[in-house]
Amino acid sequence: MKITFGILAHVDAGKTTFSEQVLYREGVIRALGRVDAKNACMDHDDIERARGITIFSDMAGFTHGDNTYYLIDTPGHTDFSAEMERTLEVMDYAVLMINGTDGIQGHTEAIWNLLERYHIPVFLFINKLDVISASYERVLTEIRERFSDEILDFQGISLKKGNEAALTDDFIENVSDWDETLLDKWLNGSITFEDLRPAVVSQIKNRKLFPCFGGSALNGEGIEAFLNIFYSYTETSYPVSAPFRGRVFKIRYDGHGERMTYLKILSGILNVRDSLSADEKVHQIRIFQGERFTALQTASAGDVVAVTGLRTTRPGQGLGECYDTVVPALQPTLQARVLYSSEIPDRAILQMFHILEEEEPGLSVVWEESLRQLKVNIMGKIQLEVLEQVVLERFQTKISFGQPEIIYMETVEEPVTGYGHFEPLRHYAEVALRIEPEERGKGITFVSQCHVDRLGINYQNLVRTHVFETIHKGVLTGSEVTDIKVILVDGISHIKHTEGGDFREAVYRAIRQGLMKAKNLLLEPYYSFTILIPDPVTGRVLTDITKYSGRFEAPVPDGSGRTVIRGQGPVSSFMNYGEELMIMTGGKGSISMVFSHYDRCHNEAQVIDHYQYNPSEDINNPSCSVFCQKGTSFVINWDHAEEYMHTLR
Ligand SMILES: Nc1nc2c(ncn2[C@@H]2O[C@H](COP(=O)(O)OP(=O)(O)OP(=O)(O)O)[C@@H](O)[C@H]2O)c(=O)[nH]1
Ligand SMILES: [Mg+2]
Repeated sequence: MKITFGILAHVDAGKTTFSEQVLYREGVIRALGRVDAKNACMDHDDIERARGITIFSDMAGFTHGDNTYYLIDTPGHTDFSAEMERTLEVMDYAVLMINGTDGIQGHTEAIWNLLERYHIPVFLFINKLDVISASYERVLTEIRERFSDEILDFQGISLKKGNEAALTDDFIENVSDWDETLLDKWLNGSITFEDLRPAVVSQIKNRKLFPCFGGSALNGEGIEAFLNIFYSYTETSYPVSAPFRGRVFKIRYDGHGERMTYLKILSGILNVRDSLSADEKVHQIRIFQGERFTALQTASAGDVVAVTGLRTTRPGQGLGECYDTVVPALQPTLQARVLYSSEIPDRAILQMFHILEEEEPGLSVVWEESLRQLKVNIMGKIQLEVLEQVVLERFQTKISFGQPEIIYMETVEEPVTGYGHFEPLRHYAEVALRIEPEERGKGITFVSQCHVDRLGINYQNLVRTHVFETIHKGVLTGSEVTDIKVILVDGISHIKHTEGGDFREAVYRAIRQGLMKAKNLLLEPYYSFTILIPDPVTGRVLTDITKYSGRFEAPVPDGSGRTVIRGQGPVSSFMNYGEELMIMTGGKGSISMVFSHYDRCHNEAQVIDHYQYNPSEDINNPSCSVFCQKGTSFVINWDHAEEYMHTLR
């Protein structure tokens, strides 16, 4: 059996320290490394060691008994949460760690929600219990209240034969509520661990039971108890005698510039020299143990490997008969301009960033030709500092970044129908697209209500493709349009003159024409935050949250002189609040923030004014239509275009 498990938590909870303990016990490493001593096996990158935080997910394969395990250590800093989210694609089980002193942070909550989204079974580990202010019971109560009452204390439960009496009522009730016979056995006192095992395994796997442990990763306490249960109550099955299927979850270039595709084999076998696409062959198959790797000739279902020789793979890609994954939940909310010496050719910088984008697709590198500017999307400022270092180390090039700006989005508040016509000489396409507000966070959806007798199915499919193939720019600030439902109401092609690309022009123009008429709405990103402060400053912090257009739940004093405040607020006004809080509390207060969602912008007029975007002057995104009469083409502005449309006749 092969099992992949990931260690997840907010920053500094002790994930790498915990991983180190597991790998030491399993003989993967000979001596225990320390994050603080800069010799932890899983934080082997120079930048990670210098900063003392994990930036890249790393894995280590080992065997225990008859089974193979792949442990993945993930970054906890929210700026690197995209890297963390990608690993969820291949995880069979997650170990969610919580700092026993601080309890649930904004990011812990975000991870818990992600684990639900990806249907991953979870074990919990409350860490740092060696610290005096830490409390296992307090955190357990908190996570049971906020996350799930199916989180059960497994600390005191020793599932050894003869120990049956140690089973708690909570545990038995949870495990037996799906099986009457188990409950009967419990009631008449004849239950054994053997009876329970299949039930426990399946409850955990189906996310109906979340075993919770506690200890100190630093001192190696509680690890053994966790591992004993983990090894006994986890199961997977991956079919080896089936065609090859795999899932790519990470691209990384090694120290020699070799491109590595990290993938999990979901079924079948992968051999060196297998070809995965027309002209790409597997060159090497590597199983990693931190920095070190072993090269294999063959790997099989359940294995997590890094493969060289593939040039076009991308994270999330399905290989073989396997679907690609959906858009990640955690998206960058900031954009920054890359600054570099005028002596470096633009092309060279662009090339470097395209390589970095292969590893981190969230960067969405854009080269704006008219401004000769290179921009990247990012999660936060620490990510920018790390990118500067990475570019210096990997490409020996010094770059810096401009002040990060918020990534705004636009949508419509009310339905509108947009028309687009494209008919230069010997071309023809026309569409009418209804644009309706869609649920927040849904992105763009498409349906056709146009009869195929009116517009052939091939052209309707083209319309759909053109709706999704590009980022449509809004008319308020030129930001990306999202959360709209596009309905193809009507369309006309020409038997002779419609050519490839004509419907593209018509679709783009129709959406833009609709937006020019629509009641548009500017959206901005919001954080979920958890603020931890000394009690006396609570009033001041609540005033700040209101001043910054945030919302908060009732503050909760934690009984030790500190108060926890949870809430949400615009990224634009909260992104620098951490520094303010540090100064206000003399370093005793902290805020943990994580992207939550996009919603109505709190200062729309101000932002629109700042952008000074004139949609009529944006020649790359026209809202006009092109018509033709008596062999002559002419352009009609969006506000008169409907008078000429054929679909309206
Ligand atoms: N007292 C105490 N300190 C711990 C414990 N576990 C980890 N630490 C310390 O907490 C700090 C962070 O530990 P890491 O293992 O790097 O935490 P992490 O979760 O991997 O951090 P990121 O990867 O950056 O998110 C280090 O200084 C560790 O020595 C523990 O059980 N008790
Ligand atoms: Mg770490």
